[in-house]
Amino acid sequence: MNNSQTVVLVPAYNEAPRLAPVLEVILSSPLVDKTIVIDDGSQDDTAKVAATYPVELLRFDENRGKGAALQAGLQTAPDASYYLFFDADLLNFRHEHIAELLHPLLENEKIAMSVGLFRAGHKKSVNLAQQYFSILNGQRGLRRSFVEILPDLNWSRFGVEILLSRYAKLAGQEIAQPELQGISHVTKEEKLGFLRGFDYRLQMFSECIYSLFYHKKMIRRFPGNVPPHVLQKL
Ligand SMILES: Nc1nc2c(ncn2[C@@H]2O[C@H](COP(=O)(O)OP(=O)(O)OP(=O)(O)O)[C@@H](O)[C@H]2O)c(=O)[nH]1
Ligand SMILES: [Mg+2]
Repeated sequence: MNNSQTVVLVPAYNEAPRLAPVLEVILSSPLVDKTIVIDDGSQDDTAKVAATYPVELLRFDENRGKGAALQAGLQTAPDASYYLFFDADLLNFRHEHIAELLHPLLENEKIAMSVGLFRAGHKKSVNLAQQYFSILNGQRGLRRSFVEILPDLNWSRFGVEILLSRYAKLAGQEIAQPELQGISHVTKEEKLGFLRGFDYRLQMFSECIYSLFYHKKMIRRFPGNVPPHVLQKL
C-alpha cells in the first residue's frame, strides 16, 4: 500500500472561461489526491467556477502574483509527498500529462523537480518558445524535500518559474524535463485582445527579467527555508 499523497496546485487569475476543463481532467485522475485552486483578486467568476468542484479554494481579495499564489498553496498542504502545478488555461490537457510530470519524481528519488516541456503539434510558436524558454514552463512537479528547502516565493510574481529553476541549480538539485505531448495553452493576447494582452505580456517579461537578474539578491533577502550551506553560495 502506497500512502504517498499528490497534491495539485492551480493558480488561477481571471480564468473563469478556461478553468472548468482543466479541473475536470485533474479531478478525474487517479494519481491526484487533492486539488487546491488559488484565486487572488480575480475580477471575474474564477472563484465561483472553482467552488462548483470538489477542490480546496484559497481566495484572497488582493492580487499578489503567481509566486505568492503557489506559496499559499504549498503552505496549505505541508504534508504532501509530491506537488504538481498546472496552469488554469491549458488546452488539450489529458491524464497522461499528469503521469508524465509525476513519473520522474516517482521513479528517481534524486529528481527534485520535473518541468514540463510543451510539445504542441499545431502551435509552432509554442514549440519554438519552449525549446528556448523551458525555464518558464508552469507545469511542474516538486518533491516535498525540495519544497521544504525553498526560499520565499512571494516576491516573484511571473518570475516564480525562473526562481524555482535557478534555485534548484544553486541548491544542487536535479531537474527532469518530461515532454508533454499535444498540450498547449491560451495566450494573453487570446484572453485579453492584442493590446491589453501585449501590455500584460510586457509586465510578465519585466517580472521574469527581474527574477533572472535579482533572484540571488532576493533569496538572500527572503531566504525562507534555504539551508545555510546554500545561502553561503549566493
Ligand atoms: N492566483 C494567481 N494566478 C495567477 C496570477 N498570475 C498568473 N496566474 C496564473 O498562472 C497561470 C499562468 O499565467 P498566464 O497569464 O497564462 O501566463 P503564461 O501562460 O506564462 O503566459 P502566456 O501564455 O505567454 O500569456 C494561469 O493559470 C494564471 O491564471 C496571479 O497573480 N494569481
Ligand atoms: Mg497561459
